Amino acid sequence: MAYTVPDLPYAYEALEPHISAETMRFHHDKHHQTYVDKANAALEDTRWAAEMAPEDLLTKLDEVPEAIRAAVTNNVGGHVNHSLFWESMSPDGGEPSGKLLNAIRETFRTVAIFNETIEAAAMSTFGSGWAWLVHDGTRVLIVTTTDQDSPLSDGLTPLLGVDVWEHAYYLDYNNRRADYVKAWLQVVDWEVVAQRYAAAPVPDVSEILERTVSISGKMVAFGTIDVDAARTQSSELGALAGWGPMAKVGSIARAWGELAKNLEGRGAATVADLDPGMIKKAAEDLWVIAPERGMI
Ligand code: MN3
Repeated sequence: MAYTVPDLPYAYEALEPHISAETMRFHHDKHHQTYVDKANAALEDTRWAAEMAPEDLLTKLDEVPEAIRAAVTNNVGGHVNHSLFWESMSPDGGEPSGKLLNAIRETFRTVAIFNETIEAAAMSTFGSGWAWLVHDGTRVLIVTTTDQDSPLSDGLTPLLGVDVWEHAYYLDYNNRRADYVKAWLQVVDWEVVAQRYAAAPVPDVSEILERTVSISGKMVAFGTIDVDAARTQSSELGALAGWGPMAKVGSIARAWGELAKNLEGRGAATVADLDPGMIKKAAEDLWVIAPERGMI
């Protein structure tokens, strides 16, 4: 099956004054079409196009024959990135809400800081590329890619990507990339981003939830711990902090306090009711499981 350029989910002029109809026509009809044509040419007579969604192909670039790997990276990447890009925008704009908002606050504290950070990331991309909000399985974070590289190839789920190739903004903003990124943030469709967040793969925490932890001398499953138990642990360990042989006790007491706060903030009856990413992070902070090294 050859790839095709998906229709825009709104009219060319729908994003004005932030993004002009002229930019949308060139970007969607010409640039995206070129990626699709070149991707189809590179994959013609190979099993890849027939057997695999383009998103999946980007997670297996090391298996693609070397002769076509660069063409696939650039053009299947261009196709997937732009397909996501059109769907990420809406004339209605809006603000993040619900679980996605919680996740953004978890990483960036406020939406304003998130906006500043993605603007800074977009400005830091030298030459052509993208700045992304991604999900790494446990949390959201911002990354950049060059050319048409996709976060999918790094095992990350793209939630939102701003195209900072000059073709995305030059007609409207000339070389004023910062103005373009600010304007672009006005037309983000946060509903769509929230759906991607909800669908992003998360770690299987069933084994973590069954690990046992000693609470006031009684062994209980980590998943059954409630806010009172977490508070008790925090204050009991907090009282021991500073006692010589127990070097980590202060940070673990703080992690219990953090867990109590999260349980209360999310209205979760027990640890098992929290998001998997948060469960995994709490388990690592409390040494219920050994912490993994972060990706960045
Ligand atoms: Mn583009």
